[in-house]
Amino acid sequence: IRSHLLLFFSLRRMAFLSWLLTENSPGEAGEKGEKGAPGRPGRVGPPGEKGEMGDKGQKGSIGRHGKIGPIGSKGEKGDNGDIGPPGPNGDPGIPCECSQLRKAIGEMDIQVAQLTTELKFIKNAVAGVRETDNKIYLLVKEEKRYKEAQLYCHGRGGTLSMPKDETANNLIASYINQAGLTRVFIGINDLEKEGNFVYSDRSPMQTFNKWRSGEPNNAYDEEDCVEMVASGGWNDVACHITMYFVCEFDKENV
Ligand SMILES: [Ca+2]
Ligand SMILES: [Ca+2]
Repeated sequence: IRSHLLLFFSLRRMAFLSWLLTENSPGEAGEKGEKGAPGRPGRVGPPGEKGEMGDKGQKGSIGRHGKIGPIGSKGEKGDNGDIGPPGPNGDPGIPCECSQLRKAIGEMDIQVAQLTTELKFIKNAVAGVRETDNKIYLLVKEEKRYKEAQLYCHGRGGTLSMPKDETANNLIASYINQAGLTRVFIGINDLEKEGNFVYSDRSPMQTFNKWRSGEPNNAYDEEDCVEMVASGGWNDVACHITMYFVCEFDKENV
């Protein structure tokens, strides 16, 4: 470098001297040289000092949905609600089956009538009956035709009285006498065959009889039933006339 500088300055002095030797007429300035190439980069500098704390960051986004929790315990019963409005009217009912009701009522009326009749029968019975060892006789103080009287006795488990011996006949006779009666129907008739008298249980007439004198006479050709008069005698009479009568019952059946 030193030699170069010496060379440089010597050249500059020679140029200066050369200028002095010339008649003081300087030459024109040369053109400016071109820009030189860039220099090499410098070395890496030392680390800088620690900077100040930065600002707070932005709020994060909403996190994921958590799991469903366990079922809670049952709560207490609430108060009753208010009464609701009344419902609509119901459908019309089924028509009354009145015919069956009327039939039932009619049957009950019949039963009441039967009970009334039986009650009257019991009153008669309480009033007094007559008994033998195996028979019970009952005087019925209701005026009836022969067949109705027979039905009445039959309906109570008996029949019109059938005096088949002196003892029975006397008993019936005293019965009607004590009742102050003069005649009653007894269970003897010739309804099926004229002149062929049988008892009301259809058993034939035996040798015993208590026909009054001149009887049976079948008067007016219409006397097929038999009455007992207060003396105990028998007389055939018309069946359609009405009078009291005496029923008889087997004790076995009572
Ligand atoms: Ca007759
Ligand atoms: Ca007669």
